[in-house]
Amino acid sequence: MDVIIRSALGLDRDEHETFLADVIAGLSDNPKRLGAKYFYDAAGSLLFEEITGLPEYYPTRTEMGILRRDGARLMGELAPGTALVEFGSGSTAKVRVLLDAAPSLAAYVPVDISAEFLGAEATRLQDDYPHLKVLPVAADFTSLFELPPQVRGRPLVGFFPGSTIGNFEPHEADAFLRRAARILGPASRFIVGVDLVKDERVLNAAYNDAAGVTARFNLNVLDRINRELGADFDLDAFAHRAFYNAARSRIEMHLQSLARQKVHVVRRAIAFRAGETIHTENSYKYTIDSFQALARGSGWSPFKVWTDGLFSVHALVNQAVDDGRQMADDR
Ligand code: AVJ
Repeated sequence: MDVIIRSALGLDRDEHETFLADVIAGLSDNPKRLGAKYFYDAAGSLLFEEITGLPEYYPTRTEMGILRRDGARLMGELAPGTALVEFGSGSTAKVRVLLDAAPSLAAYVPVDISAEFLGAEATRLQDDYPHLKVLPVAADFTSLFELPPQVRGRPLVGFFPGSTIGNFEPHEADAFLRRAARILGPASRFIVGVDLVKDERVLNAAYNDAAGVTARFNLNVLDRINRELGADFDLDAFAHRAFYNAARSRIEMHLQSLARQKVHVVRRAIAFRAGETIHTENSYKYTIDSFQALARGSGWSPFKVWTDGLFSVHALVNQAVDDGRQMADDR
């Protein structure tokens, strides 16, 4: 399976250098921070898969339930030749539910930063759906990437499941939705999975599972920094902390230093106070209204929402209409 590399930053982007620079910048900041996207190396991706099966972690299970129950209605009446574009396609479990519900889809474009993973998953998917054109794109879906030429002119429907949008700051979520509207173009649709504000006990339990998998997932980023950047984090000297910040409608994950200590990343010494934390993730929660308001302000009109009370799946339509004025702009 050929994977099309289309990063806005070009082909020569050195992931390792970027990782190192981000880690040094984040650990030199006050408060210290690391980007949530760095959780997902091979070990972290496996740990996340394990999280999705935990009894306390409801989002994956409930979203799958909604997709199974309402998949066909969610996809609506698809124009012939419609292509589905998935933003960040870690696992293909969810999109398979949509593909089964909408057999008339002509093409599937998974967009993911991990070219290797993308190639393997896309090949399996192509084998299972021989009549579907599978056109993987290796790109950072948070940047302005280009769609493969084969889907140009086709009706497009975007798919962004898993409440990954919750990892963005609200202003970043706004920028992402605007960019997606530009990428997908006039008259496109967008299906977005969004976790809901709810009882704090349910939220806190989902990020503090009894089996300690979320703790291992969080701590794995330090292990990754040790392995890939030659740092000397002592994983026993940090503890997983996760809590709901109601004022900001978000779960925060941190790694808390259990002692005053120094850690080295390459030749840099990073000092930690006892109790000091590295902020590793935000997972924003929305109400149906707060998400629809965000979408409306970012180029999308909400036209339908499906929910089970815990999670929501929104169907949006691009506010830009494919009219003459739009076409004149393109010329
Ligand atoms: C993949 C970002 C949706 O925020 O629930 C799970 C990641 N972090 N447990 C989430 C995560 C801790 C997850 N998202």
